[in-house]
Amino acid sequence: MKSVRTQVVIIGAGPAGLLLGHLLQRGGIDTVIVETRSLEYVQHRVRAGVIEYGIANFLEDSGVGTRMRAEGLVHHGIEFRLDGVSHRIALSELYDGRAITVYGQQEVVKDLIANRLASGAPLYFEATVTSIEGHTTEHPSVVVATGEGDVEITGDYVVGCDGSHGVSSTSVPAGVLRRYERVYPFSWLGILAEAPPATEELIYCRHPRGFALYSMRSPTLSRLYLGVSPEETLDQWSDERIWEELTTRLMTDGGASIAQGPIVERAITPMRSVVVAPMRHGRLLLAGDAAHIVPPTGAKGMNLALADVRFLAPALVAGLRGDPRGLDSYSDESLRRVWRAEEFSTYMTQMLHPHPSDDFENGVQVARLRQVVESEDTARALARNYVNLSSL
Ligand code: FAS
Ligand code: PHB
Repeated sequence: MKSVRTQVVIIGAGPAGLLLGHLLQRGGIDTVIVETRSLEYVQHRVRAGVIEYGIANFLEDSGVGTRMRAEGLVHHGIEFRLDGVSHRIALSELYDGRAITVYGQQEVVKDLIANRLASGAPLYFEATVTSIEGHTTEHPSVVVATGEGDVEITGDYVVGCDGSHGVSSTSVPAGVLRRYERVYPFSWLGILAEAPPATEELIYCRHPRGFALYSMRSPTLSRLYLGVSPEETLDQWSDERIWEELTTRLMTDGGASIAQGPIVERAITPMRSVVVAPMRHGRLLLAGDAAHIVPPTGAKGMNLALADVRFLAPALVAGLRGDPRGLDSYSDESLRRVWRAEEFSTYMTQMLHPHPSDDFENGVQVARLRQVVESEDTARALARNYVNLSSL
């Protein structure tokens, strides 16, 4: 089997793996990124859309935010819709003028890939890590299945940025990591439509028939979501049914109907929370969805992944130069942020999704949502978390 040697092996070319590779290369550390999917697939996978204030600044400061600044949509507020009535949350007024940036995750990934390819640093697509060995030795290694046969890559560290279905966390011997999980009684049906957004800002809607979210990617691309039951499948949702349900849930008294257009992407994603602790075992580190999943209602998934890497990159550079303190504190520091994101994402999810069978819970959650739209103090706390949680 062919062997390769580097300093840090990165599994996964999602936002976490790509940003980590960029930051380590800038720190003079040799890395190899291994990605099981094709370049085409990774660059067109539609997922997150909201970038927090601090994370947007970090991407810009890291030299990979130029297009985000040029093309991203800066938003100073969001809207909550309850019983057909709109309530704007003036995020920037409530939080020192700070704002979010709406810029698709696939655009972040394209920017990071372009940067990586321009650097000439190794980035292998359609290459799948099948095993990880030597976690607690000084030179852990991975076996990578490629079109030309297996390759062994040995590093000083291995970082699992391989998402929610990766191999890194499951490669750790049983009993070492603990997995916390919650499954919610709903999924999200998400669509990307060639339709001009009928709204300037995001609209989160709690309707008796279910949750709806109106987001966007550009002046001509709308991104919309419906809360559906976990058993539902895409073949039960015709275009007509999707638009009809979105219109019913998002309509306000006398409000404009939503603009429709060709649906160019659609998917149903289950809603769950997962935390894997600790986020390290020996010289294997975990970052991003490989270590935690949040329900997307709080728009935290990608931001949390990038926040892990913002802490991990300098810790690895220092560790490789003989100072282990950052690496020793990485898991505890990150898990504090992760649990805070889990709390906020759960809060947003339960407040905005009618529970299918628990009417007491629904009474409590409507009261919670009313506090947000009626109390400036409550709205201010929400604004801080929504705009900048990963940097607090
Ligand atoms: P990623 O999952 O992005 O990347 C991991 C990479 O590792 C993948 O490219 C995968 O192919 C690769 N990989 C896996 N196993 C491998 C192996 N054995 N060898 C090599 N490579 C391997 N967040 C939001 O904020 N808003 C949303 O609306 C939203 N929608 C989502 C919809 C879906 C279907 C999913 C799955 C997630 C969604 N998220 C959303 C969360 C999402 O944005 C993640 O938080 C974000 O992608 C995390 O980035 P990474 O940690 O880099 O993981
Ligand atoms: C999106 O634009 O894809 C988006 C926005 C806000 C969320 C989740 C997804 O909470």
